[in-house]
Amino acid sequence: MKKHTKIISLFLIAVLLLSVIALPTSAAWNWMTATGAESMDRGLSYTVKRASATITVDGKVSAGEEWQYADDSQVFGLSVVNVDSGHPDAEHLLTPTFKAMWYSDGTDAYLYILMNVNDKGIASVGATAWNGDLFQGGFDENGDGTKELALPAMYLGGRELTEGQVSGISRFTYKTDDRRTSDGTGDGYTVEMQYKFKNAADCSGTVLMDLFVTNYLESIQQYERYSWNGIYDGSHAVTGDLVISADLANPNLAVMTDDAIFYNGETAIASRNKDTEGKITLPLKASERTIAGWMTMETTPKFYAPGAKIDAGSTQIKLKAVFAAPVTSTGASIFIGDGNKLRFEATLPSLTDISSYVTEAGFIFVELAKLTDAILADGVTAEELTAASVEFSAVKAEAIAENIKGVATAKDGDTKYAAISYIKIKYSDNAEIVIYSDFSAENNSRCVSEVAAAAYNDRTSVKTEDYTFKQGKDYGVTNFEIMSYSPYANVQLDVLKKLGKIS
Ligand SMILES: [Ca+2]
Ligand SMILES: [Ca+2]
Ligand SMILES: [Ca+2]
Repeated sequence: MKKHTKIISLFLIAVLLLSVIALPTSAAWNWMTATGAESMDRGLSYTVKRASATITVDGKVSAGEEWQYADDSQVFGLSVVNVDSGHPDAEHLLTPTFKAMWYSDGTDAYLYILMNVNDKGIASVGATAWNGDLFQGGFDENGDGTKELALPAMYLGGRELTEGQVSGISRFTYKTDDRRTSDGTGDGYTVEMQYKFKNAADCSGTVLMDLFVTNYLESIQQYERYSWNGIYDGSHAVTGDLVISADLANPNLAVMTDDAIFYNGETAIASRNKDTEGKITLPLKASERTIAGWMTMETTPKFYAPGAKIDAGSTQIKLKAVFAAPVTSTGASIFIGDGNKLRFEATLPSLTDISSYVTEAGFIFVELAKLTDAILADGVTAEELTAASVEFSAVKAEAIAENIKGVATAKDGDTKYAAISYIKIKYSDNAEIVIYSDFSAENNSRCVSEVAAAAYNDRTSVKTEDYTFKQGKDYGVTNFEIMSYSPYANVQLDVLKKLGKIS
């Protein structure tokens, strides 16, 4: 009851001042007249982005911290003034703001706040260690109207709180970078705070939060309070909305409470919740790219296929995209001694990461003319060709290595063959999938005659390490050919000329 009386008296002073003092027309002056309301809700909202790395609570923006990605909040409004005579003039006007980010280490979830206050001075308000100025506020992490943490007066002396220092505070720490001076010409102060969620799973995406700062002036009786959403003392419910962002267009975001977070490299790109069976369906692609699967980010990782349904477990899991689709190299080789053979090559990226899961590698070969637009649109795979009743051959590579080769047998010199490389993977849940390379007709299909003609015409006018054979012979281009150098000796060029159907 006593407290209630005090609140009313504060309001009377505020209202009285409004009527007698000429106020500067600054947006920061946000006088509240909602007497009787539980708080002076300004209806403000702030979107909290996800940090991809932890934040060090040292009062400052340290190297590697992602504070630059967090927006500034709305400027705090003046919520309470308590002065003996007259109100401080505009030079005392503060315009505090904060930034907020959230982070989860997979076990716990944290809300970080970086509050900037342009309070220049430390007032001498008596023999206190805390120099008057302070901040206060509260956190209602599940938005049910009850604060999971109510902050008592937090002083700026750089104090590091532990559970034993302030009763009931075990999930909150802060550090101050204090740049105030006793002559009132300082550069303000910054407070970096860490709030650890009591039960992040209860948070459906909105945390109610508010902060106020108190600036003491000439005496303990003279102070002004500024708050983000209108709270002006610790007894009130907090009502500012901190919206935990699920904006997946921003690469550093995911929903804190979701059961699985998906990464592309160091960046969180998606998140998902378990279904009614307690399972999580893994995304088919990562950042619009085809993937070989998802690897759990734990000491003994597990590897799963794109689209696999896995048990969610009881704690949030993190999975990293593995890009390991084989890449068929451009072009093909022919054999001088056998005009029916075309050799294609491919590379297997990220093989070292998944070598224990790759059970086979190789190629499928198919006549290019048989690839319909529908097959090309769906992607050329053994399943697709079988379904379309298109004949193809499959050739296993001799060994699984970063570079593999495969030989196609051509029916004649002019039929173009398409080559698609593949790897077969056996995942941690024993599922098996074949992953194919992308196919481009321009790069990955050849016939013997065109390879021979290209090899035949591959000349330089000066001798190099690879072009060592001086022709000394005209095959048709007078005065050039006789001077040119080829990787092939004349006897081989004779064969290439014939295979290449060069007249
Ligand atoms: Ca920091
Ligand atoms: Ca001050
Ligand atoms: Ca609550």
